[in-house]
Amino acid sequence: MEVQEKVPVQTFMGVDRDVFLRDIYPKRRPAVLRGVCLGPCLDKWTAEYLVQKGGDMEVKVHVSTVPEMDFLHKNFVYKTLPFSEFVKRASEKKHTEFFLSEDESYYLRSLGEDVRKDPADLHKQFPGLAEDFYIPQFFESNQFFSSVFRISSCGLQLWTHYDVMDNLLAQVTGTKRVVLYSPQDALHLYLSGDKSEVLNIDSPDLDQYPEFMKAKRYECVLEPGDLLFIPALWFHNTLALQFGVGVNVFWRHLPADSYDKRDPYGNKDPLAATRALQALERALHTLDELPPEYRDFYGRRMIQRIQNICYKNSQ
Ligand code: AKG
Repeated sequence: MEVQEKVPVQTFMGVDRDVFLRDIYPKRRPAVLRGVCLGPCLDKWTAEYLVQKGGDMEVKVHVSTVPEMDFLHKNFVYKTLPFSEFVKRASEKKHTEFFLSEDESYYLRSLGEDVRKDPADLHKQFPGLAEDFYIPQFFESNQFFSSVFRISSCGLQLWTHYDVMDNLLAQVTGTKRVVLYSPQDALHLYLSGDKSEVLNIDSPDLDQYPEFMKAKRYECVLEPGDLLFIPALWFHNTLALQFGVGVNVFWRHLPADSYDKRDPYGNKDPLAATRALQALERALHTLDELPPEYRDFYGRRMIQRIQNICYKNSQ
């Protein structure tokens, strides 16, 4: 396979709020922040401790026979387990009790109280554990959106997607490879909604996805204690190199009323973007009144107009 251009994500040491807000945040590029104090979770959060302290609250988890989870073809099932039993299973390679197969993979993305309405909040769903994790104070408290547990079996890979909130992904235990793509490479990722159809990013089918090679691949390996800043709209794909526990914290970059209020995940497009996409559908419908060669001509003119008005310089 041809080699896709690969760029390491820049790592910053000893970042505090001032450095983050002055040197990192305004650039709107991913960054690994090493050495930020995340609290006692770094020493405490062994699987045994989580089993004992996390309790028996029921959690809805993804379970699949293969570690590469695929949202588009749904190669996983949702199952409900007590948190302690989930942690036990996710931390072991072979299971004595299982749903699908003895080497099945597990993934938890924790949810809010009312899964349809409320964003996840560690302090509300896991108060006993939340006190071990210090949320970096890199944004105003009224910008806070959610804090989410990300707990994965060794080898678990999560599909490439974007979110619409700014995000700090804290790796508490285990190591995780993260591959990111710029929003400016969106057209090379074969999007289906907020997800890329290219599932095997390490060995993509280039007959099916020839443009994928043009996407610049940003990559890092997160160690325990690392924070990854993922700016809104940056695509990311994660691969747990070990059983790992992470927390990600989403916050609002735009004014609160820019976002869809019925969005517990932080991945619904901003309201203005949704309206613009709907207007585009209406415009395309209007072009249907013309014969094909006219549609082709006016379609190209519309693309040029959009490019001239909307595109920023490339990064
Ligand atoms: C996110 O931080 O938005 C993610 O999707 C993280 C996924 C993971 O850590 O497995």
